Amino acid sequence: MRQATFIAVFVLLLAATSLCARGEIVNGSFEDSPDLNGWTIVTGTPAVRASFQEVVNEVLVHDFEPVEGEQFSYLNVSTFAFMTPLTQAASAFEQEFSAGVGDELAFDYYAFGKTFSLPPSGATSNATVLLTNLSTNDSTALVDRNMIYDTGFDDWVAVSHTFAAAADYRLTIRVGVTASSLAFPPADAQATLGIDNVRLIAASLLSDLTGNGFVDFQDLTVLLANWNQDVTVQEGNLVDPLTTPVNFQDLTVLLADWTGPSPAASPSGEGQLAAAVPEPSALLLGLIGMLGLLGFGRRRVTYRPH
Ligand SMILES: [Ca+2]
Ligand SMILES: [Ca+2]
Ligand SMILES: [Ca+2]
Repeated sequence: MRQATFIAVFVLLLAATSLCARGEIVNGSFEDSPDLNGWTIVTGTPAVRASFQEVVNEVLVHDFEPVEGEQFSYLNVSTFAFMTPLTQAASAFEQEFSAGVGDELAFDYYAFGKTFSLPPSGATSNATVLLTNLSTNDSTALVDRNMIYDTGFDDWVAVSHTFAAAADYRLTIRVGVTASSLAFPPADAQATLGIDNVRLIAASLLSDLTGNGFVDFQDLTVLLANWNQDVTVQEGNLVDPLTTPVNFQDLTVLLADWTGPSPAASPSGEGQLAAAVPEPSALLLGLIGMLGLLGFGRRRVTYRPH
């Protein structure tokens, strides 16, 4: 049992290490008060709206509701040029955060706009969401919309990006317009971008076998039910699923990712079971002892087709 205690302490240290959270995205839902808490306004006057009705031209009217929660962020700029070399306007905000390999950035956006210009006038209208790696200064456009004349209306569009490198990143959300007209006719442009539900999904949630956003007793139960068997990642074989069964390595990964049960867990049924086992520590001691009794390390010969 002394050895089991030693192993339990080791696993707990691993779990504690994983709790040192990297910089996460703050207020990606835009539900916080004050409205743009966590974001840095770069230029212009981005706003947070509960919902809005925007007249894009004389005919079309459209309502957008938040894709998540009660609010979303909203950028809108327009400019008009007549007998001027250049007028421009922009609205942008950004936030820096850290991401690891396999983490996923996701958000929802819509964009529309219009330009009107005839030679010698000129106008541009664009909406962009830019991801910059602060170590290499490389930028990736997750959204890059150039809108010429009326583009009509979009519905919310879901975007996701998986990180190939661990680094600090900056996410910039921007709309911009330009117009120039040294003579008649005048030129004008406008651009609108809505964004909501910006979130970073940690790769560690691989251990969330039940897919409810938490790594807890339910997930541990799934892993233990498949102990020593050649099963898939989703069944608890988190490490080297093609060449190893569910074993102590997989258990270590799951415990390191342990989040505990959902605070909103139901007071009955499985929620009650989870609440009865709030900490992995006591569980671990018993569990590791039990594995020892069951002959941990002796692999049963089993075959299960994938
Ligand atoms: Ca929201
Ligand atoms: Ca889970
Ligand atoms: Ca394994």
